[in-house]
Amino acid sequence: KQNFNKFLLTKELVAQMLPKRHSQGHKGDYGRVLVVAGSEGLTGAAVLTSTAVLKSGAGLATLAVPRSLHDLMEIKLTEVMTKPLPETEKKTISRDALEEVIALTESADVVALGPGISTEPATAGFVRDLLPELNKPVVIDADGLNALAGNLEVLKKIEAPVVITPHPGEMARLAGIKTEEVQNNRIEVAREFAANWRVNVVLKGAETVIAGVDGSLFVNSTGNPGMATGGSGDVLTGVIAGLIGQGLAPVRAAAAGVFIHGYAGDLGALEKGQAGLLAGDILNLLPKVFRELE
Ligand code: NPW
Ligand code: AMP
Ligand code: MG
Repeated sequence: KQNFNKFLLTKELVAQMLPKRHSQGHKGDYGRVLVVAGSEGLTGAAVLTSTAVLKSGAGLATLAVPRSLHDLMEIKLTEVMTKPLPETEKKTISRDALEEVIALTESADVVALGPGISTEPATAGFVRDLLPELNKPVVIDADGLNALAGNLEVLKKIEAPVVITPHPGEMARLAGIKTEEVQNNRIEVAREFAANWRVNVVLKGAETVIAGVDGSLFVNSTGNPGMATGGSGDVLTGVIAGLIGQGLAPVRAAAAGVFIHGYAGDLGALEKGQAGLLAGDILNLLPKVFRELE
């Protein structure tokens, strides 16, 4: 019988994982993160993910969005840089965006892909075209994962390290099983998926499970049901990508990111109560958590 306790995430363990900033450090040292996110009606996801990247310490964040949403993002975001992408009639990323996005990944250290991109078939096709071309670590979330459901062989074509961040519903779609089965066997489902598909798995929900390609396993101790609110997961994706940008190994970035995100949610619930907690509150409490861990 395995002792999973030794993998329990604690404040001390996470503090040790985090990068220290040097007195001579410059923004290039802390990572360039490309976020591919958003579509009409789901621009909040793009804002939350890309802002979380910077609030987690990464040096530079670029958000690539469908062209007609771009000017709105320029107004809404100040520190995040933005890029307009070719779009479909439904204002989602089109398959024609492939070459531009590949070019953007060349000047990035890590890519976050999927929050709010929609399940439009052309956009899902773009995701499946892009992944085999990537030579940078990638965090795949939300509709980026939905694009892989039924097309898991794409995962085998990715050469760079991958972190996937499914909620139980997304995990069920990916694995082709019921959400209930995921929830009844969270550790086994995450471990098996990580081993079979060679990706680091973050299975979200109460006691988020992180299963590494290397066989490592962490169970999170932070977070609360107040975090079951729209956009909460989009913030987590940005935190993990921001930490990979700062040089953490993907599985450690995933584990540390989950702990930090949950801790911010716990501070938020103390301030606002669980019912009133919003994803934006979790986002805005990230700096407080990072300061406590410094
Ligand atoms: P049920 O209802 O139990 O059968 P979807 P989404 C299940 C973006 N967003 N335990 C549950 O199934 C995202 O980034 C944008 C058990 C539920 O109905 C995505 O791109 C926002 N089951 C897109 O929207 C804010 C669970 O999955 C279903 C579960 C769609 O993402 C919102 C929902 O999952 C959002 O983040 C759990 N813990 N969690 C914005 N402001 O721009 C989920 N399920 O259908 O994948 O929809 O997660 O809302
Ligand atoms: P998403 O469904 O993608 O927006 O992600 C929801 C986020 O909130 C994930 O990080 C979950 O782990 C977290 N979360 C949702 N419900 C709970 C819960 N009951 N306890 C702890 N964390 C939760
Ligand atoms: Mg989500």
